[in-house]
Amino acid sequence: DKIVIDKRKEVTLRKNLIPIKQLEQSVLFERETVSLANNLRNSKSGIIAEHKRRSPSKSVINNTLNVQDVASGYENAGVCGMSVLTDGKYFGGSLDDLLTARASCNLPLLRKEFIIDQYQLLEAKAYGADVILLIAAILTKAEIKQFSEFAKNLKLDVLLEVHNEEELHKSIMPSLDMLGVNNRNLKTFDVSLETSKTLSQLIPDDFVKVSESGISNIEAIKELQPYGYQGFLIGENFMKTDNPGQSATQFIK
Ligand code: IGP
Repeated sequence: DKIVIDKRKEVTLRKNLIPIKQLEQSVLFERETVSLANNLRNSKSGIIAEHKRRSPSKSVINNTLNVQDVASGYENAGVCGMSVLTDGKYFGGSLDDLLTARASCNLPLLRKEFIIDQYQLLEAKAYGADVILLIAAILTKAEIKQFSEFAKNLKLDVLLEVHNEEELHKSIMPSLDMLGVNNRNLKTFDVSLETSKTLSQLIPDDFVKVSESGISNIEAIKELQPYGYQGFLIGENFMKTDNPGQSATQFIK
């Protein structure tokens, strides 16, 4: 698929630019990470708030805000964690955004990226992430195992994303911390909370359940909580406003 091909090229280029040794020597590589999974287990609201400038489904969401203000706004709102898109081509993000977010708040940070190479996990750590996303749709079972175990060795939490039963069955393994169900169909971009509801019963209780995408009001969260969801990943609904932190406040009580 197109995204994966682009990503392989991009990672190959960066590998030549910044050798692994250099990533491992960065100051942030020594930082003690914060567990998003633990935060979610101990929280009532369970909000993971995302920084997202644009997306393939919506084009421009917000072009005027800066990452510092968004990160500190989310932190002041009392969210459990922040997700930072680092993909440039489709989402207008960068590793620099991750670094800026790291400098601006103490929240656990999720590197939101199409991970296809172990190198990207070292980058995640070196640029201040606490959590990585693995997307079942673009990875084999062997890759999910390899990447998640590598991430655990780096003391990074792992969020594994699925959007159907097949992907879920392929993915269940002990090296994951959180299972995310994406409510957005990646082919049609249609969003339905039913995806989270149907898949919830198939997720073992030892994983923190996260519902992702298309959550635009507190009613949606109330609807999902009885299905065992403790995490709610929200991007557009916050980012489309002038003050994402302020918007997040309304979801936290
Ligand atoms: C956030 P929304 O509908 O609240 O903006 O969705 C998040 O779930 C979405 O950005 C996302 C995503 C992804 C982006 C979920 N999985 C994988 C890129 C790659």
